[in-house]
Amino acid sequence: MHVDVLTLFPELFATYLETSIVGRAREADIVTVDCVSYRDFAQDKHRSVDDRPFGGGPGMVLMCHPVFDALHHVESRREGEPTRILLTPQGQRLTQAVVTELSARPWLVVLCGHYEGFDERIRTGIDAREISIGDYVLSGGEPAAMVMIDALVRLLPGALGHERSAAEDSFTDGLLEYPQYTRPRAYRGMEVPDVLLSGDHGKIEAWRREQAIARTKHRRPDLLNGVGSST
Ligand code: 6GU
Repeated sequence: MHVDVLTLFPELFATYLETSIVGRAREADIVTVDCVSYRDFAQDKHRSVDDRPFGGGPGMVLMCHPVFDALHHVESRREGEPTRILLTPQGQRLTQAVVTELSARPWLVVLCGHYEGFDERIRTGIDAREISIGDYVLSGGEPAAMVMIDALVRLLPGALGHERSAAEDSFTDGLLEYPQYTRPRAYRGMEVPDVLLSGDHGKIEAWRREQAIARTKHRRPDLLNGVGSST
């Protein structure tokens, strides 16, 4: 998979993309990510990318020019059909189902929005899928891009090293994850459940499933009804 990220703050992504699962996936060429700054496509000597809104009001609005030019730049340097994603709190909610769908695309172009918003002609003119990571407002789309890239990359073959891990994640089967333990067997009087030490894999699997269901019922009953699990 290749991901182009268009952003006002490419420097925010550097450490993130070098670290942990995403960092290793990039080293193994399972995913490549390019961050491109809108500012490199500004047209005036001040390198402006935003301006005051027509009609007045507070804040600044991301301008058409740098966004369309940055988009054209990244899309003209590769073959194939990119999937365009516009990150905005007004978009469709990112769920595991959406992540799974996007993880099958060979090429994503991710456009990060701007604090106050962007010129409406960006939204109407680029025919992107609009995605939000939840019902709260971020200062910009950059953290949302990292969230989405993280969720995507862990589904790419080879990214986790251990292929069962992603399949066992919360939400993949519509349930929250079962409790996990590692050494020591007892810590400050808190014991690891006996069943996990029994060596009986059938019993362990049954216990884990039971725990996952009980936990989901208690914490996220909406998931058991199928509501909120796919949209
Ligand atoms: Cl994608 N962008 C911004 N600015 N805020 C958000 C968001 C995206 N998703 C949730 N809140």
